[in-house]
Amino acid sequence: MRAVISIGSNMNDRLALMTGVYRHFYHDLVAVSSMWATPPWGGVEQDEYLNAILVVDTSLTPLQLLREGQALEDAAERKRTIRWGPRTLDVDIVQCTTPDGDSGQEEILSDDPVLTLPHPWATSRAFVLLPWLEAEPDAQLLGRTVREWVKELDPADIGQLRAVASFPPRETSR
Ligand code: A4P
Ligand code: MG
Repeated sequence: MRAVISIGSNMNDRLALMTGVYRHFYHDLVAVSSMWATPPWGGVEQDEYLNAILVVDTSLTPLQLLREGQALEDAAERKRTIRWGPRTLDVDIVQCTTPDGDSGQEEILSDDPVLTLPHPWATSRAFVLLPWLEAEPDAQLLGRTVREWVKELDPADIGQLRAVASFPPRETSR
């Protein structure tokens, strides 16, 4: 399957934590965004985040990928305190797709609270949509392009996000 993974950090050495996740998935990467500085979303007062999108092709199942992401969060000594509160590392599965046999991709849908797909807030989060659009300009989510979902965002919110850093360059022969 192909998976769109959103990663975020607003504690400790954010750049190193984000780069660690990038390195973990390096050999599965098909697209990657810059690291974006983003204001905290969700109403909890906390420091600015770094966010990025990694798109991977993997032989894992969605649930295995979730567990792998949670293991990375644990390795970053993530403490689960308040919902939407500060964190060393957040690894969310935004979307999983499989080839539809017609050179497109078909979304895997799930309303299971353990793994909801696509991620319930994906369509309204600038910190997910802008990096995703950068990584995959033609991406689709729930029957619309990510570009269209971005147009639904509040322009004032969009204006607060900026690409601030890059992951180490990838080998171009892949
Ligand atoms: N879960 C269900 N579906 C998924 C999925 N698609 N991906 C379950 C990942 N996890 C999923 O997550 C709670 C439970 O969600 C997990 O047990 C998993 O089985 P958690 O990571 O333990 O707790 P949380 O992250 O505090 O809650 P939640 O609701 O997942 O929050 P989010 O969506 O991760 O948002 N602002 C900015 N600018 N940037 C951010 O990255 N992140 C958050 C957290 C808040 N504000 C932010 C950012
Ligand atoms: Mg999370």
